[in-house]
Amino acid sequence: MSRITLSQFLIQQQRDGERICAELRFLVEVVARAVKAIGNAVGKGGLTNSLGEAGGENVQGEVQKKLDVIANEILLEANEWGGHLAAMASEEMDLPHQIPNRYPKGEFLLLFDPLDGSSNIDVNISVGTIFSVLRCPELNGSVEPVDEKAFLQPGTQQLVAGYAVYGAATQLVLTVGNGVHAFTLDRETGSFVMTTENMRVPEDTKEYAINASNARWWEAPVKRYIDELLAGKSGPRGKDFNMRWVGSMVADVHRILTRGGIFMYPKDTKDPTKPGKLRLMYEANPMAMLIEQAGGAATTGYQRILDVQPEKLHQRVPVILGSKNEVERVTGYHAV
Ligand code: AHM
Ligand code: MG
Repeated sequence: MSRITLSQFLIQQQRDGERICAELRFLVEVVARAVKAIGNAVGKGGLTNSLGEAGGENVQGEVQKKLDVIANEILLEANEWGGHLAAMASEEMDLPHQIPNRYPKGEFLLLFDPLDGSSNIDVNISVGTIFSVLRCPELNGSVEPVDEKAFLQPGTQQLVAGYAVYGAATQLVLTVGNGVHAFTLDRETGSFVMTTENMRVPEDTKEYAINASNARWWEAPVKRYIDELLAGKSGPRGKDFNMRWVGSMVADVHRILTRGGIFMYPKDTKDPTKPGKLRLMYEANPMAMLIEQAGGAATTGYQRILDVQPEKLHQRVPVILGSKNEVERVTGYHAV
């Protein structure tokens, strides 16, 4: 069976579907090249002294791992010279990264979590890169720095969303608003090859993912929902559920896109200044777009994630996503 490469897929999307323009196609190709380099760095494990802490904290007060910093630099360097971006934003940088004046600027904004699942880096468990592309609203050829405001667009405005998962295989999962497709890196040829066309999230599931150590801080609707799942066959749901929690959102979402499930990092009262753990702009939004494009649903418990109007670049949101019927059920519990 002959399979298409990522480049062929993107050209098709440009030519037939008119889903993307040449600049967006180039942008995705460059991101794909960067994730190959990140996958290589992750794959070297302890061989290159790149495990462990970098000795600093990011803007959110989280300890940076060496590979967080390496992955961030790979993405910045790969993307800043091509002329397709107005600016970039990253989990690892307080402020937007400006395109140096020596390079031309483009009309798109790239946002990313360079290495998601940092706590799993040193223990050889899958980690990943999450990214999102928006149009820059107010550059208009000006050389002004692009400030945070340009990025504060709801997830419905995303043009491209995707992630790479660095697991036993390196995979790139992508949407340009026309379904979700998975590409696997062929390490012999260096190409990403489409291995699943049109991933679909089943509407029902028997599998859930949540960090249960936070249970005492959950709100009542989440407690109720999880208690009902735990009650299994003899409870109100009348069936047994299984639990999986990788601790890398990319890996948990990848499992859900592959075989269904519900993933929750809900609102809790652990730290009243944080309405959730995950970041809206470069974690929740791209994952929500992918899940919706695959027939699933994604909410905060109170609202569709893609409709949230961002107020800050690094803002956090509660996340409930995956199989539609389960997400609708737990979202419904928030409404009563
Ligand atoms: P990170 O971007 O600093 O790695 O944090 C996000 C990660 C997600 O990948 C994962 O779902 C979650 O944090 C795990 O949280 P916890 O450590 O509470 O289980
Ligand atoms: Mg992350």
